[in-house]
Amino acid sequence: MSYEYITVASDEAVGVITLNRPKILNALNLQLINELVEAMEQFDHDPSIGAILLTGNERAFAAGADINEMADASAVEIMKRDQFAVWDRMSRISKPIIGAVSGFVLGGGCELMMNCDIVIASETAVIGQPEINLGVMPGAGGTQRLTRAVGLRKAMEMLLTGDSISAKEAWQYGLVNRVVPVEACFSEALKLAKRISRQAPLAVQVIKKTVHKAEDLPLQEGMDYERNSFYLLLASEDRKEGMQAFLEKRKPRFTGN
Ligand code: CO8
Repeated sequence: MSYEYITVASDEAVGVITLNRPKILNALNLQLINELVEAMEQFDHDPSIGAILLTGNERAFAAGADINEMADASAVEIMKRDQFAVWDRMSRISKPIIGAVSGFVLGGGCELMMNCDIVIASETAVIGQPEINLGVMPGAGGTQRLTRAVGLRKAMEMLLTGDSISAKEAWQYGLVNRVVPVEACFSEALKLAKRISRQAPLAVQVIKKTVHKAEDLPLQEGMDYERNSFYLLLASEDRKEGMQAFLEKRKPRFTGN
C-alpha cells in the first residue's frame, strides 16, 4: 500500500508512522487522516507488530486540521463528509500507540496526540487548541479528552484563549509522559515502544482497553470490567509461559496465545 501524506516502516516489532506534509506543518486533511487510520489498522492486524509509534518532524507534529480544506466548505458539506467517523476508528486500535511529538502540536494535531496512549514530547513542543481564534472549536475530542487529561479549569483556559502551553507545562498537567531534548525524542519513543512490543501481546491489548474504560465507566463497573479482563488473561498460554519462566528463572517467550 503506498501513501502520499504519511510514511510507514517497521523497526523490530514496532510499526512506525510518520506524518509527511512538511510544507504545511503536517496539516491534517481528509486523505492524511484516512491514510493514517488505514496504516494503523494494518499494523493492528499484523501479528509481527506489538506497538505503533506515531510521529511528525522537528518543526511540527501537526498544526491542526487543514484550514484550506475547511475554509469554503458549508456546515452541511462538512457534516456529510462524516470525517470524524475515521477518528472513531483510530480509538478502536487495540495495540498501544506511542506518540513522539515536536514543534507545533495544535488543534487536530493536539487531538491526534491525545489519541496516543503514551506521549514523549520534545522540549520544543508547543501544544494547544487554537480553534477559537478561527471562530470555531475542536471537533475531534479536544474539549473532552483535554478536560479529562488536564482538568476543567486548565482546559477551559486553553480552549477559551487559544493559548498554547509548553512541553514542560503539558508534562506538569499530565498531558505528556516525558519531555526530552528534541534530538532524543524519536529514539526515546522508539525505545519505549520496543520494550512494550516485547511484552505479552494479549496482556498489552487487554490492559490498554481496560485502562481506557476508566475514562467512561463508574468505578465499580470499571472494577468489574477489570476483573473479567483479569480472568480472561488467566486463560491465556502466555500466562502459563510467563509464570513458568519466572519459576525457572528465565526470560518468557510470549506467543500472543
Ligand atoms: N492548515 C493549513 N495550512 C497550514 C496550517 C493548517 N492548520 N497550519 C500551517 N499551515 C501552512 C501555512 O499556511 C503556511 O503555508 P504557506 O507557506 O503556503 O503560506 C505553512 O503552513 C507554514 O506556516 P506559517 O508560515 O504560518 O508558519 P509560522 O511558523 O509563521 O506559524 C503556526 C506556525 C503558528 C502553527 C501557524 O501556521 C498557525 O497558526 N497555523 C494554524 C494553527 C491552527 O489554527 N490550527 C487549528 C486548525 S483548526 C482545527 O484543527 C480543527 C480541528 C477539528 C477536528 C480535526 C478534523 C481533521
